[in-house]
Amino acid sequence: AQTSQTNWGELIRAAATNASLKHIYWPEIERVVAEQIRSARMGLGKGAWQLFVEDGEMKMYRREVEEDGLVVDPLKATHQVKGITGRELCHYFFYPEYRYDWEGTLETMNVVDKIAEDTILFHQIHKRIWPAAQRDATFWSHLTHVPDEEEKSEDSPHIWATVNNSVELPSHPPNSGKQVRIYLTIILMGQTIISPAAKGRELKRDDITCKITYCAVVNPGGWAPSSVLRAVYKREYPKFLKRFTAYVLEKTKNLPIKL
Ligand code: 16C
Repeated sequence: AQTSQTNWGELIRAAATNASLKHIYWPEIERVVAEQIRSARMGLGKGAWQLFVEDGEMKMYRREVEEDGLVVDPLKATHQVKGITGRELCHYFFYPEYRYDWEGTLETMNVVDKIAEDTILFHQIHKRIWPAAQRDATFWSHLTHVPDEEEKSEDSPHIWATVNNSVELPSHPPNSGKQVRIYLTIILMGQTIISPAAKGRELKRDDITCKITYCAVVNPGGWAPSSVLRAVYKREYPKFLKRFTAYVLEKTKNLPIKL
């Protein structure tokens, strides 16, 4: 079984493209992605997580944290969706061509650099929330997969993850226009569970369930009233996870299963 001893860095490196491995960001990508996978897999054991949304299989927990008077409450959400794989989940989250279809907080999204097939740099401007200033973000996004050693069989599907993490881009200096820069670290992870009943026959969408973990820490970067901020994320995180998973279900329902 995987333990805290698991060398996530090695597993992430094994999945990465050469173009990503050669990029100057790689050491940071490897470190942050490893840390995010480790903590996403840890469950709710450590830290005082409080449940604040429960809707069917979807559960959302937060910790109330403030830094320099700003709300930065970490979020941890779990969900289970029948009919999609972890790979499909992360595919639609990672690739920019789908983002406007499901991202409800977006005003504009720009690909600043496609470093590799599995690493992209983004600049996004988000919708303004009154009475705060509009926000923007610059971040790298990395798509990866690691073996699922919890599952006994050799050929069990990998766990897939997309990690988004803020990065300073000289081409897009912070707080230079009318937006305030936000800072984010986000992971979306999907583990595919195959029903034992499917053994020995062709796999159907009914046989698969995706166990989802989504963790986010967003620093608003500048003044925003705490009450407004907490009300906004309480509404926006569940809306996102429901809308996005419904989108992936719809997109994949008539496609061959991609494990
Ligand atoms: O992970 C998600 N999306 C990814 C791809 O876009 C990516 C982006 C994350 C940015 C999330 C922060 C955006 C906040 C901007 C303001 C929100 C406007 C709401 C307008 C409603 C019509 O990783 C899915 C993200 C799901 C949404 C999360 C919302 C979290 C709000 C946290 C508070 C932000 C500070 C706002 C200060 C005024």
